Amino acid sequence: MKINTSELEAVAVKASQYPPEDLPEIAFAGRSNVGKSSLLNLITGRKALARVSGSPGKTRTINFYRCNDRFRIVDLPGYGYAKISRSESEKWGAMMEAYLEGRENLIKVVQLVDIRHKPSEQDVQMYEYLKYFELDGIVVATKADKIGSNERAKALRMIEDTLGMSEDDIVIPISSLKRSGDDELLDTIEFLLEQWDEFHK
Ligand SMILES: Nc1nc2c(ncn2[C@@H]2O[C@H](COP(=O)(O)OP(=O)(O)OP(=O)(O)O)[C@@H](O)[C@H]2O)c(=O)[nH]1
Ligand SMILES: [Mg+2]
Repeated sequence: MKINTSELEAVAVKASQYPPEDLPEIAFAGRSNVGKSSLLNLITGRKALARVSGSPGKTRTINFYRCNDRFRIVDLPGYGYAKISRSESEKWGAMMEAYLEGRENLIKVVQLVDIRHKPSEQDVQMYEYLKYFELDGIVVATKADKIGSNERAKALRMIEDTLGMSEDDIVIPISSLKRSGDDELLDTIEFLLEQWDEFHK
């Protein structure tokens, strides 16, 4: 699959601001600065659809991107950003919960982790949470350009083991910088959308 058209459809901090549940959605979750917005730009082929920043905490809202008039990619605000206050962190939690637990048309949450590091406690928690809601199963290892190809298999195994991924779950190494790995993610998304269509016919 290729994404030919994409546009920012809604920016939300609460459910009343979400777009209608008329299209299936795939969300991107992961710690702040892991590369969610960059990945969105990569797969849509748009340089600046989503704002990317060197300073963590850039995306503070839930951003809905309409793709091919067929589905949405939802860029979720990152977690694990040290410099936020407790009240901000509580707001983040409530905002995520409202979306992840209440959204009927949410098919899957792609979790992003940095290929260079062992997934953090928060990454593990997030993945557990996604498992509970049956939204887990697809992980993207970001910034794949930052490690050598020899280290890659080991890094991916570390991610699988630490997150407690099962046999059927997949981890896709991607570099938004080198523009590699996006085909596999797009094919996976296509597969999910076909399953969804099949079920909702
Ligand atoms: N080398 C390299 N850098 C990347 C890659 N993807 C993202 N980055 C860099 O990582 C930083 C954060 O990227 P973002 O896409 O803004 O990360 P985010 O997950 O959206 O961050 P928040 O919005 O704060 O949650 C930026 O400086 C990007 O240029 C990649 O594949 N390779
Ligand atoms: Mg972002």
